[in-house]
Amino acid sequence: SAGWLADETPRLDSSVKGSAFEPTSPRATETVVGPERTVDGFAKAFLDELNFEAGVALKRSTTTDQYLALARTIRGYLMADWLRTAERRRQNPTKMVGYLSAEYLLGRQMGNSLLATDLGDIAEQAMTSLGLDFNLLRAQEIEPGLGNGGLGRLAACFIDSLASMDVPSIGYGIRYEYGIFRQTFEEGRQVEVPDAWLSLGAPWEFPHPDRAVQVNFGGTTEQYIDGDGRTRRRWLPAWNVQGIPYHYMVPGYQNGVVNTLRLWSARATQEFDLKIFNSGDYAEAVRAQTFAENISKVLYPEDSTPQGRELRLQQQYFFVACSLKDFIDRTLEEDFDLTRLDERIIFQLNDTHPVIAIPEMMRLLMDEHDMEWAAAWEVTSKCFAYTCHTLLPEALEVWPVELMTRLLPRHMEIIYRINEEFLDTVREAFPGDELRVRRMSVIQEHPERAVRMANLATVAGVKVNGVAALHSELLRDKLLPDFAALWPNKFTNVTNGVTPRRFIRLANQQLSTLITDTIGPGWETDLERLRELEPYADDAAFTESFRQVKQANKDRLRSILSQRDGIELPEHAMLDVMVKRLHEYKRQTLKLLHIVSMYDDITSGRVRREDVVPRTFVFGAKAAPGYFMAKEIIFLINSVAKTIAQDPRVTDLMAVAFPANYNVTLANKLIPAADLSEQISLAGKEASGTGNMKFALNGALTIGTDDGANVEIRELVGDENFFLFGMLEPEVAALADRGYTPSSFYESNPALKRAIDLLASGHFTGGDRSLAAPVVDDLLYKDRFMALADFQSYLDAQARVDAAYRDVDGWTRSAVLNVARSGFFSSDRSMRDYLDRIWMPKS
Ligand code: F58
Repeated sequence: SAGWLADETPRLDSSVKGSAFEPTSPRATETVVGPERTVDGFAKAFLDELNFEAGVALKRSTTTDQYLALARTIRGYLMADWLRTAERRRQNPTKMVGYLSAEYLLGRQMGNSLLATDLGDIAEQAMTSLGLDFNLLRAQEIEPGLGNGGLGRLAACFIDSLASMDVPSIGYGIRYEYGIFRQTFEEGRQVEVPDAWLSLGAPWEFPHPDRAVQVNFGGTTEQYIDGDGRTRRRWLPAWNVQGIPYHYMVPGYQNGVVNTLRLWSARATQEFDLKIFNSGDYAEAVRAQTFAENISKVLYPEDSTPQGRELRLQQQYFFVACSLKDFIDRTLEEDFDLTRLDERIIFQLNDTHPVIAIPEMMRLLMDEHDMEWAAAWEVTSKCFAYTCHTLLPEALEVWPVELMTRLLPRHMEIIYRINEEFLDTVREAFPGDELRVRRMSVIQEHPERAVRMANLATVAGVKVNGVAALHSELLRDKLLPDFAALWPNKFTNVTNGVTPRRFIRLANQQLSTLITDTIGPGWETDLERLRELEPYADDAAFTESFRQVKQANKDRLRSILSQRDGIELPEHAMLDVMVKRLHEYKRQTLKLLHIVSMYDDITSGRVRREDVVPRTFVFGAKAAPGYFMAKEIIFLINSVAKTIAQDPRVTDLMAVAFPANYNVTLANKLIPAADLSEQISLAGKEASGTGNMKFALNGALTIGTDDGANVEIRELVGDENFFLFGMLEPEVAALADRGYTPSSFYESNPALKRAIDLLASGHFTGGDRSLAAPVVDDLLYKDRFMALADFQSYLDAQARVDAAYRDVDGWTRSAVLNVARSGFFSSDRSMRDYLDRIWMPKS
């Protein structure tokens, strides 16, 4: 049987100068030798890039020239390993993981590449030897923001882990020309600026226009008789585009493995052009070209509520069609029998965005590779597994039948047939239960006929998983209960994880050094080893160093925010951080109510100044451009921040900072500095969260609800090292059933009333009450996510936080234990779980 782990696990041997590649393929005879791993070797390679590739003299070069040459130099060191990894996988074909994701929120590439190759010191010395400022060059990189938030970042962590574990795998996605928008604030309001991340050049990518793939759209289908006299159907598409693959290196952590991320970019096909050129309309032809290229132009910046836009469906089909064709062609190169395709691939569907891959696989096998329906279904239903990332019903994608028929008529036919056969199965299992049949159908009838992508994924997938224990339970029992009744064993959990390489080693170098000095090297790829830190929670020397690291990270953050945003933060204060997409269910408003309440307590003299624990509150959050309430909340946070900064009664005790454009780069600077991690979603709404894990691993304590992966964090770090508050999910459900009236909480809770009244009064909005009204009125009269119901419990928990923080030793001990007990949250562990439970189960 096909093994998962490769035949050999090459180790990068840094004592060897240059890494040679001796190919085993009879056709390939070249030896790829990387540049010398010395300061001189690096400097020479850099100058070669600058002089001979870019055609620029060092003396005349700009910072951008230098950054690009540096990036190209570093990637040169990865090249031999990349080619060798690819060759090794071709020579020894095994089952692979195809990660299908519309988003990869990669973060900057340079630091990670230096870490993977262990070239940081050499590169820095080489730049210094040339009189260049290494850190200035590193700061030039614009991160590829090809994702919205947690889901996209998760994909990036997963491919990092797969490479670090040498799992044969490939990531497929879209090379958006514009990633997630850059956020700016104008008078406290979010203004979106296009993210021209490619404008300086793209040194980390390898375009392969010669390997373009054609993707069809539109048209009709017809029946015909094939050469063997069989009646068959085929697609007569109306138009097409081509997908150009762009390859990205995905280096493993110092293990000589470099996997590939293949992102597709849309171009007009010649055929497409010619048709219109021949009609003599030049302007129309150019317009058509633009039309084709629009498909990969921009990432949709929606979070949690997808917009059912036609272009979005085009994007989804585009990248999935390219990816499946790419993989099948690769498989056919080894003269492989496609009826056994599941021995070569398992495609993991990252949410419903790539689910159109299921009918596409059926179409390819039947229409292009001559298989009968039954045989095609037999293999297709073994090749996909589906990960759900939400609990909000409105976030489940549905595509109108009208649109699907117009854009992908053959796929619509296939979906109907899949559904027909599926509903037969349901009727057989539950005779006479037509209500159930309607609930489970892949086609919804109301409010319009539409394809339910989650249902399709569940019907065809080998497994369906949620992303944290609680989420997987609620997914099974509340979101898809009918499917669980039919196929209880299809449902499983894989709790999310994060890569310790980027989120500890790169983000928190000082903590990393302290850890290595204490427990030795190797924890970066075996994160449970952090447990060995536990005894040091009571070691005076260790805890003192630990505190110093935290303080150094806070100092560094203060200087970054001062330079980056002109924000001046107090030197000594608890750093209380809430960073994540802006969404009502995540409840940034609850955090705001706490801040306003603290402000009110101080200014009204209700608390003695000497009893106040000084705090700096930091927010980071982008709002979907069309999400009105989210944008109002941003405005209100900025208004409160400004008022507080200008009120001398409180400036020594509290500060609110909201640096614009929270992204992976900023996360790496913020998280290591945090004392307190805010994870305060309404229980039952946050599927998992991954920021929560990053904070715990960097020694922040969590104040959080019993939601998502918070549940598991608390179990692991221990109740006494976690500030739990708020209703539990069943209590939320019960309150919703009874009927929730937020105003009754407002009326009966004086602290809450004071906070809301102060917000509503216009105190923070220059006296203009109307500016606070959208948020305040929503809280008072709707409050869909029950912030008011959890307010008192939250305040009480914050009081416990204050008390705990005053006890410096106790706090440090808890922080150390958070680090020591969070090794479970490595994305390496997540990958092992996917392997064991989904990709290669033992049974
Ligand atoms: C997030 N989903 C979950 N969706 O909200 C979070 O709890 C979880 O930790 C994370 O996935 C990883 O599993 C999320 O980020 C999106 O960004 C979608 C983008 C496309 C439109 C719909 C939302």
